[in-house]
Amino acid sequence: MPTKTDLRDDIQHHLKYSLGKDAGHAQITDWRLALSYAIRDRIVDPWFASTRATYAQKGKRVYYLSMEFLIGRLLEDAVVNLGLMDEAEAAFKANDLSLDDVLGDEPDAALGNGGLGRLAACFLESLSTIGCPAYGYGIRYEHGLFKQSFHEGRQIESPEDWLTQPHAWEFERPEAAFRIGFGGSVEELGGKTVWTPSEAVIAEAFDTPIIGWEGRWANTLRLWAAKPEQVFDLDRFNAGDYYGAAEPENLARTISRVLYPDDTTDEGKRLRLKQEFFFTAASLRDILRRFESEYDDLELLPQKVAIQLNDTHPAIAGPELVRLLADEKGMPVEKAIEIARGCLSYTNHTLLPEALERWSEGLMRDLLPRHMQLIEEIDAAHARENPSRGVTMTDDGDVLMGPLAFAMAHKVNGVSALHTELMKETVFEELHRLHPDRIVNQTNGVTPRRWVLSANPRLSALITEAIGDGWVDDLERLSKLEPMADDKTFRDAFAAAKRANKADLANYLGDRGTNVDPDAMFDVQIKRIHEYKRQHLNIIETIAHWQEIKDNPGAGWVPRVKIFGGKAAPGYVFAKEIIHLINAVAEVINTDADTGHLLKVAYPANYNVTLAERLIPAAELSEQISTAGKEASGTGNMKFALNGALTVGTLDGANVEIRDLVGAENFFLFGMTADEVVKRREVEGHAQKAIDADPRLKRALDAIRSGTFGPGFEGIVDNVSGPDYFLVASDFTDFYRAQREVEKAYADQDAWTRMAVLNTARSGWFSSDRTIRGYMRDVWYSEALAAE
Ligand code: CBF
Repeated sequence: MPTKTDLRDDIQHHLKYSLGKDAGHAQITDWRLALSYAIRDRIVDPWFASTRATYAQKGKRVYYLSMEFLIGRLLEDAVVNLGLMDEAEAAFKANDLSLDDVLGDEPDAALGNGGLGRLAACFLESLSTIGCPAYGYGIRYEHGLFKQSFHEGRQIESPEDWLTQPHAWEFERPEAAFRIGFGGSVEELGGKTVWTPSEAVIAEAFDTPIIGWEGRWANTLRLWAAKPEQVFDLDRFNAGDYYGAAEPENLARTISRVLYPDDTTDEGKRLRLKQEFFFTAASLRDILRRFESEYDDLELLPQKVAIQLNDTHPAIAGPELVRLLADEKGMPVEKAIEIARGCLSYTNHTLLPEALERWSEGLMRDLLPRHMQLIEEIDAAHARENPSRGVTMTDDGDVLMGPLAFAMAHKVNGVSALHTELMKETVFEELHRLHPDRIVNQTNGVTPRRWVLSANPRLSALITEAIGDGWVDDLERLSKLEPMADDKTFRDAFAAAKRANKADLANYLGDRGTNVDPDAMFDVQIKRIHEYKRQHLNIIETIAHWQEIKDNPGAGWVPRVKIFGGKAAPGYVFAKEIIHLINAVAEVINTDADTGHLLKVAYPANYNVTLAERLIPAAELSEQISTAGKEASGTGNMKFALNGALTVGTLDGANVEIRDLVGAENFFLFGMTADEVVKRREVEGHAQKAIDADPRLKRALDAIRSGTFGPGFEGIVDNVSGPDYFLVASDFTDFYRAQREVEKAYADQDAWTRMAVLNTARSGWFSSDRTIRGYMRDVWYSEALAAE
């Protein structure tokens, strides 16, 4: 349990003795680090107690292997979960500082690209809140996702540098280090298969404790940093080759240097595969070491160890675990496959073909020769078990990581009901036929501690006042708010909280150059920029709407602020053009004297977790407009609904479940279904037909083409009126209609607030605590424990 010493004294203590600073000269970063150390001290005891309880009760541990953990800032999470907000505020007030400024000084750890990484971060927090013994395993990237700025409307990338200052949360573990090899050869020696790598690096562990709600339990996020085997080549140095002397270190460190800035393509293939093997192999060795410190029978492994593969990035875990069990522990390969499968499970996060990982057999054989052999053995074993099948782990000279992960997992899950069904019908159709019990659904969720309690203190206070604070770790209690949707006093308070959040955001946007009216509707689309997410549909509709307003400015329009946020992968040219177009449209519309008071476009740069925490509480309309069948789940959609935003969306991903729960009358549906999308694509000239049928769409596209927003956007127009794979043109008319429905509804503010309250009240199911309980029950077969 947290220690009972005075937080203010502890902050002063750390300022002086850990940072060597006199309070009179301390900068904001010193105060923030001092607070972080004081908070960390309070986490260590529950952390140790959790570990002791797991050993004492022989608990099953869950290991979550993920290339990405988009954790953002950690300090506020920890302060909130320990219930120390008031104390921390008071401690800083005494020094004439604001806690908000101190918390705001923390760098946003962007160790992930988007949804998949943020989901992993929510899961870590929920695992601790629930008391499920667990480790997150990943890479300690020196540089997370790039920083985004805009120059003349275009995205500029610069390196992210979260580690240039001390990272207060981690503990370096030089003793927890493993040698990870690559390349080399495989031989049979004395009846044993021996892999002798030709190069190796050291994986060294850095541990961050993750504290759950009320400090009841803490798990570990263990991130691996790559270090050279030989720190420095003294011979080369002495020979005057100073650069060469540092080469081994540079080469090794490259592995944990950068997060790949794209979650849908696999550039830099060799390095990416090295990263994947590096962290997976280190994690598996760590897992086996811990297991063997407690048990001496490897057959117990599936009873005591659950390993979740977050997408296929760690799918090499299958062959590597087989190798460890067979080659290093002497188990027959078939038995090793069975034991490994008992431990492993795999989450699929996308059906986009370009994101389904494949590695050339040549590269695999070169980098991981023993693993390539084992992949062939796994394939052969799978063929023996399923003689009628036509599935293979390889295709056209490539290893297919999806089928490999599937074959090596006892459970495979999708991340929303629709996505899971589509998995069964498309990418894993045949594997599902062979193993009909293997695929299960676990709809994603988000942690309410971060996404409501911390991010939206005004709404949280109102909820707590109305129904008590039990909702924080039992989010379905929000349903108790439902009757209050009909209580005018509650609705007014709800609307006032939203209005205050909007005023804060308006100030933030104003400070960054876009002045907006806090009484206008705040309409938000924040996520990675991608064609399937269709930010271009949104901006084209914005143009069409602007043109209508301009035709008749006095027609009683509902004032609106269209807010965008998101980064494009540096090599994704089309996505970058969309960013440029949004900014170009903003420049024209925002300075239009006829319409400026009715329509604004804001695009704050460098969207990240911290910015999301600012935008979501202020949002009234949530744009979830992906082409049906393409967004596996989404989690932003859940955060918005919980914070009382209404959704305009397609029947895609978890939107379907959100609509079912909040009620069709509290959701603005538009667009084709996944089945209709498939059929529509087969219609010859579908885009042109849609454009011919809708003069508004034609006019908006003509404006872009004719240079109303500047030159250089023909690519977008050509795409939307040509191949239009993501069916922007075909869904436009219905989207435009839905947006007008939104405005009609918004015009009655009180009725809108009622719908917003119902969205909050009915979204409790989207807690990541519920998702984790689902994994524990259906996938990991694990139990929660209580710390001593
Ligand atoms: O499941 C978490 C998220 O993962 C993605 O971001 C991904 O990287 N594949 C999907 O695109 C999201 O739909 C999903 O919510």
